[in-house]
Amino acid sequence: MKSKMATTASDFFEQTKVPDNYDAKKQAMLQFVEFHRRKTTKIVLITSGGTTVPLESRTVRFIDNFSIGTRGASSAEHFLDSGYAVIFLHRHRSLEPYTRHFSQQTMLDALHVGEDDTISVDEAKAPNLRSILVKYKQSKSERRLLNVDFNAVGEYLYLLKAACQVLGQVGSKVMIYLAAAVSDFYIPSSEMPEHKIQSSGGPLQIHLQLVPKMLGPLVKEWVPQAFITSFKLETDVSLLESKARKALQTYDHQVVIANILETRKLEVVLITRDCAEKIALSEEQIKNNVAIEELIVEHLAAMHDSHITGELSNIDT
Ligand code: 9Z3
Repeated sequence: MKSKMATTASDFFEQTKVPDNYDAKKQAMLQFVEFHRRKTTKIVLITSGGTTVPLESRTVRFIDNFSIGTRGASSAEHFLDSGYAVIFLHRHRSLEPYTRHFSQQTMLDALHVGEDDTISVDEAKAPNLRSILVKYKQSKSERRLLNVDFNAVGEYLYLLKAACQVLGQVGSKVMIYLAAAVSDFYIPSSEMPEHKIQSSGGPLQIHLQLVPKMLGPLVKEWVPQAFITSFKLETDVSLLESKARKALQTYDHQVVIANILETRKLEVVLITRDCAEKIALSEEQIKNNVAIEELIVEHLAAMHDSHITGELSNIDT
């Protein structure tokens, strides 16, 4: 039987199974937000990494995308540096703040076993390790970082909504930073085979439905007072700015950051209702390994402060 296409966010949630560990993850986000909401701390929800599109309900195969979560993980570190509490909603096993610097063999290569069996850190690597470790420990001791993971696009959207429901109580101190690379297409549960698809059935044809756009309800209903930044990714430069502007007009949120796949680590365009500003690393910054996320976060944190001040003066008058 063919399912009705999920044209709205609520149709999608009705037709998609609640993810495993959903209640525990929502509860962890609730506790995190309760801990921070009474303080002056600003809170940012960062989404990061790519969503999968399962082809079978007992999933052996899935469609994936290129994102490994550099944008999200690097941005999280800079938001933490700027004093934010961070909910880091990321693809399972994608890059995470701080640990991303020690992926694969780099950590083991930096360690040495001495003659008396003590372990020491390579002198050349120690300063870098120390500065990251200090920040990591500080964010831990201040409980300012919460990692929540997802795999499939349905799981991501359930957790995004849950996070927003929790953050909706907090008002303008909240920023939403949608850096995850989210699939536009999916297979509804009712159209998905339960078991592994067999090659004996011949060449495979798959039919994908459109994932309904969630930015509309997110802006209007879930977190109406928050400062919301979405990202627009294109490969065709001639489409980028017009599509980013269209997103801003359609959803009426605060910022769209436009980026091109190949140049995303060097330049982006930050688009608001009033202006478009190119943010690009200088030659000097590239040489010094400055990450573009440092510049992006600096801009957004200042805009978020104005957003909060604006909201407060609206309440005063
Ligand atoms: C982005 O555009 C991010 O900047 C990247 C970061 C995914 C390019 P990496 O993880 O890459 O550092 O390798 N994210 C948003 C992508 C997206 O799905 N945007 C939708 C669209 O373009 C709108 S929400 O239509």
